[in-house]
Amino acid sequence: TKYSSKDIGFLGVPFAAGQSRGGVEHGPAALRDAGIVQKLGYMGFNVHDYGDLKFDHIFHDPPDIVKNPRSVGQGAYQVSEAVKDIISAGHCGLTIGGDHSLSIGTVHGHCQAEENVCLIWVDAHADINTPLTSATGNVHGMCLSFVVHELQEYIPDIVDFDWIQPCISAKDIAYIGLRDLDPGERHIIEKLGISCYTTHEIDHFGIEYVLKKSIEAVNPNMDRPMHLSYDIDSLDPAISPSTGTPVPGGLTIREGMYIAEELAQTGLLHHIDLVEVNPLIGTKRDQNLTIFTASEIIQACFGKRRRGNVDPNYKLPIPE
Ligand code: NNH
Ligand code: MN
Ligand code: MN
Ligand code: MN
Repeated sequence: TKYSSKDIGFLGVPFAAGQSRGGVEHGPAALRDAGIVQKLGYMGFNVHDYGDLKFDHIFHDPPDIVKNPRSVGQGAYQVSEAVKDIISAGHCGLTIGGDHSLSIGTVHGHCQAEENVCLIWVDAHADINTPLTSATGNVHGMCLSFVVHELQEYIPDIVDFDWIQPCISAKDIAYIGLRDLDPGERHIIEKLGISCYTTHEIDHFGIEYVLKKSIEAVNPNMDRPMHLSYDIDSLDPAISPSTGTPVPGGLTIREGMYIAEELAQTGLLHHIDLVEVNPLIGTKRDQNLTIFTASEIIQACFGKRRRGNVDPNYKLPIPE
């Protein structure tokens, strides 16, 4: 199947077992209620709605070295299979979370369906703890460690994680927006030489330079399919307060939009995750604002531009 930029495979992932706060499983419903499917349709896309995944409730899921290992392991497997189907069908995948542990599945499924995938990870956090460096046991802070080749000797066996095939290398990852790193994560980033522009570097160099360098780091010849994993907590809590682990000093809405618009213009985005919107956190205003921000970022990822979009065949109306 050939990839078509006009077809979106939309998948809701109401998943929360990768972290400890209730409510993030309502992210897909909140964005659906905000009309995201229709908005993408008005933009001219054929939206193939794969629905929201259904997860069996696992009654007995005591912690292993991570919290909720069976729920996360089995859930991420379902996500991987669904994303593999979406990409194999030739669509651009869009996954709405749910917590970031679902990206074990999206990255894995994407890599199963096509070769040479590179990854842009926009987040306040690096999400590359190993189960042994994590201070929390929450898998949403470890997702990358399970799929990165170079880390496999540091990953213990975990129940229901045995299906995961590491599929991405350190040189295929570019981080943008980080500002809350655990010591083991900083060590891993330096040891493996992962491209990493924190908010400090954004302050120093500006977002234009940072994004250009990030794309060059993973896709110098602009010939690789790109996977964008966008954690809403990368943005400043002023514009996305309804998320489980807000970190002050985040991306402005303009920086967040710039990243999305520029990546859309590459024409190389084959899968997008938008994760960690928790519609139960904060006031009604906080919730609506966060959902609005997420909806704008998603549309920008699919080509909506602040400069305005116009059909090349647009005809100025003439009075009778
Ligand atoms: N680094 C922390 C941990 O491993 C926090 C991760 N939280 C996130 N990641 N929201 O995006 O638990
Ligand atoms: Mn189609
Ligand atoms: Mn994250
Ligand atoms: Mn985060």
